[in-house]
Amino acid sequence: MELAAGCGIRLFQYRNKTGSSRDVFAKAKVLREAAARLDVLFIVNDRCDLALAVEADGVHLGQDDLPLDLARNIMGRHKIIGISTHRPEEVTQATRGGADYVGYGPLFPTTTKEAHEAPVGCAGLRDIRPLTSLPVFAIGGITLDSVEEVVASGANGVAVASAVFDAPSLEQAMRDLLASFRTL
Ligand code: 3NM
Repeated sequence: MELAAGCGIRLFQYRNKTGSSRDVFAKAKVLREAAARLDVLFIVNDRCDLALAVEADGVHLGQDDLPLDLARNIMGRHKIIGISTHRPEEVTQATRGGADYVGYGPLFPTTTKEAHEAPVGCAGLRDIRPLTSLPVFAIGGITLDSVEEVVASGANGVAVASAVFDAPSLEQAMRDLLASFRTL
């Protein structure tokens, strides 16, 4: 996280689908404290209870997690709630329901998420862009080669895993991704 924040990355999501609650809590707490020190946003995936337990900045919901209105009741007005969306109706619903941002994807095939939906491509992103004024974070198989087109297609940000973790240098990969944002 320190390396990423030093490169200019401002928002982190902690995603752990396999650990026990106790383990996930312990790891999230360490990351929450690091994020506070580094002055970056820290979001917990899927679980409102863990997000609140570690005083995260917010929670990121999938379509099978708690419905947005329940999550908002639990999280309160001031926490960030983001939602993964995969089709236009979900973008509209998330917007009407008071989400703070949407994730949209997968843009391209990915091996990071099992059983993901069909890739929507940049054309899919361009289709949903007019449906929401919320920030849209594109996700799924985004690489340095595709990031410029993804941003030009309307993404306010991108969420990446393998483009950074599979790169020979994490730092270089993050710097290159961010640089291609700044030249747009
Ligand atoms: N969610 P990578 S795609 C976690 O479409 C996740 O909602 C997706 O990892 C969605 O950058 C995805 O390695 C995987 O493809 C993102």
